[in-house]
Amino acid sequence: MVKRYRLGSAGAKEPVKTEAVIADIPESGSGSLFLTQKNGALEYEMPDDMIVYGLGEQTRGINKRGWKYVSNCSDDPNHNEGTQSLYGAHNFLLLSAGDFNVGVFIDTPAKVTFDVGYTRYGLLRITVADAEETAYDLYVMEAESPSETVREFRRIIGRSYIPPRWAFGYGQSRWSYDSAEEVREVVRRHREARLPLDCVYLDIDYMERYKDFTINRETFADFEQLVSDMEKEHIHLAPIIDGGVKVEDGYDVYEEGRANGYFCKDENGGDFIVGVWPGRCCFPDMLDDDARRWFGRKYKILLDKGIEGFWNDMNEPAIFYSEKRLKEVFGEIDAYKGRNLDVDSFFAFKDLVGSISNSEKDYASFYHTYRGKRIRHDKIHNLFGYYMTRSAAEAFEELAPEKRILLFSRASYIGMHRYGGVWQGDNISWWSHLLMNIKMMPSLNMCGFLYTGADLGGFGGDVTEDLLIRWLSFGVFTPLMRNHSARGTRRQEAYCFAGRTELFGGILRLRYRLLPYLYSEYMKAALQDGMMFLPLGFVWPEDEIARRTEDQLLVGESIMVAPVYEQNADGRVVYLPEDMKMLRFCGADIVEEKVYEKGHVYIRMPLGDVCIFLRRNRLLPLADSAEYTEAVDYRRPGIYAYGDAPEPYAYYMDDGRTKEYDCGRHIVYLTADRENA
Ligand code: MIG
Repeated sequence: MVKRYRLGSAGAKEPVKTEAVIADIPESGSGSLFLTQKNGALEYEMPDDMIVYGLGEQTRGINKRGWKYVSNCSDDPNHNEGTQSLYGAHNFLLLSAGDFNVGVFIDTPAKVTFDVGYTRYGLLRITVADAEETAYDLYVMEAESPSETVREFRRIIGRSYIPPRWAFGYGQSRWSYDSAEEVREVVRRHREARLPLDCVYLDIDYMERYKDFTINRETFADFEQLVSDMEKEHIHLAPIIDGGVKVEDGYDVYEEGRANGYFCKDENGGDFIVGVWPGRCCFPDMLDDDARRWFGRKYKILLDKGIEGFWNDMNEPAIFYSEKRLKEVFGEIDAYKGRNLDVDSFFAFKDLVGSISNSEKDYASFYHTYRGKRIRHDKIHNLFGYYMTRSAAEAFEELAPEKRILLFSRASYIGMHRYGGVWQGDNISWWSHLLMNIKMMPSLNMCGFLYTGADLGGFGGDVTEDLLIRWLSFGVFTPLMRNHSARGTRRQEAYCFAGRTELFGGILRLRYRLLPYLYSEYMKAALQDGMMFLPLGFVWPEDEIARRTEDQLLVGESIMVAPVYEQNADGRVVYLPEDMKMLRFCGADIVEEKVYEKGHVYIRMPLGDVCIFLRRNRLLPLADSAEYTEAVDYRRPGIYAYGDAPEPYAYYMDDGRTKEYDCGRHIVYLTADRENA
């Protein structure tokens, strides 16, 4: 059951429509609301045994208790435990204790603070910025289990994005592959070493001086030829698109945007100018229907060249500086000249320059036209990435209605999950970020983001081969499996570590063996409003140890994973909430099968071993390995089984390209007779 409450200002002001929710839910009187409206916030006393799930792309645990989070799409590559905002803004919480499984969705693009037992462990306090001025809708859903509550929520926000099946293959990325030759070289080295690969990502340097929808013809002279040559090698190229358009006379995208008034405006009605990659930029007003349609149609330039996948970047939107703020800061710096800088003035001085990026002042100084009305950016900040991605998806629907196109974004808000996936933003080659990647998966799934993954190996910082091995060993399960790293960092392609290429190849080939299962589980989750990655507490809510397990996950209906995320560990303690059969893969091959009883067990997992725990009376389909997704034989996967009475496995398989999804037609039931274990 879902209820909607209208909260915030009592005045007549309508909430800003986000279109996160697509179901029509009648308004309930606030008398039945289980949260208390107090001190300008929503409050709730949480019993000690309550777990609070949710918040999508956020720091800390699967259980969010004990910290304070702020929904405010932020470009923060150096995030850590102290961080409160990441790239996404996902205002969904699930409170779970015994029979009480209640979901809460705060639908507002304003900043929302979730104090989940930070001020006091027993208190949940949700504060919506500007609530005295504007109204917002609060949705509350309740069902008999955590999974069913999530399903109720997902039903009202609509079906998750479905990528083409090739997007489940391995992708290699780097900021940047600087030329067509370099791209060819990356592909050649993968193919030569039998490292499977489906996609190479093009970062900003394929563009001419970072201008969206252009090609650098010096370095990518034969771009069209490159795309078609790669296609013959079964490689897809996925270029990046940035949220800002370069200010440059004669650049058609800029000229058209300016002439038609498609850019965000400053206080005086002029185009608002910020500094991002290309230097001076304008933001297309993604909220305005005409501007959004115009920007979306630009993707056609690349679609026409044979491109079938994109990633949308910098769309929090990230701002290096605004012209206005830059001027102010230069002025303020002057005031420090010749002064004795003591502890206060020194730090204030030092912070001045740092403060010009992504500054609150800038976000409060430009305007959108939304539904015919002028609205200041900070009021709708969390919608920008969502609406940018929507602009592309809506255009694809017009330009290539039959075809699935890969699309994922850096910034997001719930609702965007219908239009594209997300990658988990800039991370660092740190073990703690591998763990964060693991914990984020189920939280993102709850919020509808199924197509997701982190930059494997870490974006910033220098990777080590053991970190990359462990990260890929987890990445084999995530729908988006992409190795990506920043300029200036150590190279981390799978062939970069002398003597280890074969080991990396084994892990990548394991991914391809798992594809029938992963794709099937993904499609079922998308089509049935389910989750692909589940916390253990969703399946064993009565098992207190399972509920409190933060570093193991269920992946689909058949398997559990327990990744290693610590350097120099040779294994780890695994908790089995029921008897399970461990399948030990060394690379792509099963080298050991062993049944473990319910309870804790230490399992050795040397580098290169990936252990999968098969649940009792469940089946796992496994294909032979292949070097690209379309070479996998999806028709007759082998079956691994555990238990005397395995349930048939609902195997979803379609053509992976068109949009004829349908569980009724595309599910066949596999049984253990076909067991080859
Ligand atoms: O950090 O385009 O998150 O994946 O490689 C600067 C360059 C801008 C941020 C993205 C990252 C990408 C990078 N971009």
